[in-house]
Amino acid sequence: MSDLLGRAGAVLDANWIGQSTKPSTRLYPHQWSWDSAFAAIGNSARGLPERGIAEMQTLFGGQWSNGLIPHMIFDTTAADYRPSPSVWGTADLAAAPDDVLTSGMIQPAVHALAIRAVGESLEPSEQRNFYSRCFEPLRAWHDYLWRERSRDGGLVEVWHPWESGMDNSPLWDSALQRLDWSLDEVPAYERVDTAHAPKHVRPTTLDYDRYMWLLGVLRGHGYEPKRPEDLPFRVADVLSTSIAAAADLELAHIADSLGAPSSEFRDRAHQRGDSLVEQCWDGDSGTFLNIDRVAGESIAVTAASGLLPLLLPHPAIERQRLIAACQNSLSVPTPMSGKGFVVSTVAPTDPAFEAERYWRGPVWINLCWLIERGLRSQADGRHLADELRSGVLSLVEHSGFREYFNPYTGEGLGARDFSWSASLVAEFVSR
Ligand code: 9WN
Repeated sequence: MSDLLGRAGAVLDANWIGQSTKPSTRLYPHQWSWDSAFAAIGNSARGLPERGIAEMQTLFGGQWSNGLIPHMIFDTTAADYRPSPSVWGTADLAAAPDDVLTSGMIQPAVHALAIRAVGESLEPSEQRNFYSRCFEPLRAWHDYLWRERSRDGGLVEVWHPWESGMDNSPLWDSALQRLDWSLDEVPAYERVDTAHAPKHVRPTTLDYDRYMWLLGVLRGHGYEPKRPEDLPFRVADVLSTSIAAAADLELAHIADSLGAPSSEFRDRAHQRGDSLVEQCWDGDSGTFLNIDRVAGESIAVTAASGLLPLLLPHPAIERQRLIAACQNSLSVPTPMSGKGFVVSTVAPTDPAFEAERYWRGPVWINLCWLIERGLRSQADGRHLADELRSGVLSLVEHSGFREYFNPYTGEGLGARDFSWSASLVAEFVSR
């Protein structure tokens, strides 16, 4: 275990760039929003909360005046990554910050979970200081998500697959297939990802064309559409909503510790839970489903993200059914005779499942970590949480801190020495 912690620490040290952590050296050389939050969690678990403090401050430095935390902050000294800042076209937008270049999209709001994790490892006076510096930007970010992204009853809407963090999941297939687009409307772009990872584990050209077309649409609105209901892609996302609700509860805790009013944040979390139960619960699969707001229908894909309402204490969430779905539909015995089990991105029985392609089946450690947290919060989920933790540790023992893993062979895929894999393993090991 201590060896694993040491190796995880070495990855995080190598990817630390002074004020933040890049996800990986070659494939992802900038700062990403949810990756940074995960890095802060791992660094504070291994006794370096000051890195978590710097990480969050750098991220808040890229915050827009409307509260949006961009999914990327560019490091202008870093190696190639596409799309580059000029494709995003945010530099001259009034809401974007003046001194750093950012994307114009969001990612899941794990930040309050990270700020709590960092805060818990600080002395009381340092903790108060840190919480008071984070409170206003965090509140502005949560207000943005509530005001601009949760219009239909508290479910967080994503306007591009990249906003979910699960870019190439089959969750987006039907909504992408319906788009009315043509190749000549796709902004000029090149790909460098396929120079760093084999083509068969990355998104297809067709998927990339659609991502870029959709990016162009959002750019045309300055990433602040006046009438979001006219956007061609709007999906109410279970992962983004569950994380936002869990984060609202952490924000309430931070507010309490500062003596600030907190009931508003708890009410929001509760309303998000109500909406998940009322609009997304699917009794057949025993999981929660995303909703395509443009088509007005549920998206019938059984995905690991559909288990994430386990993170919430809402009384109407059917925990036993979720735990059963985790065991029966999404868990795979840990390969290479490893201990426990792991969770695949989508159910292996789903027609779109692919064991090696990006977000379409492989195991991702951040999803396993979030599900583990949800399972652990229930008395009767703890045994399963232990098994899942063991499965993840066996996987990295065998294949290293890869970006994702084939659920059947355990082979590591995508980037090597990937920050959140190292970070969340560090958190598992140092508990
Ligand atoms: C686009 C950095 C990011 C993660 C996402 C993951 C991937 C980017 C890409 O890498 O997305 O944002 O280039 O594919 O899907 O979850 O934050 O690790």
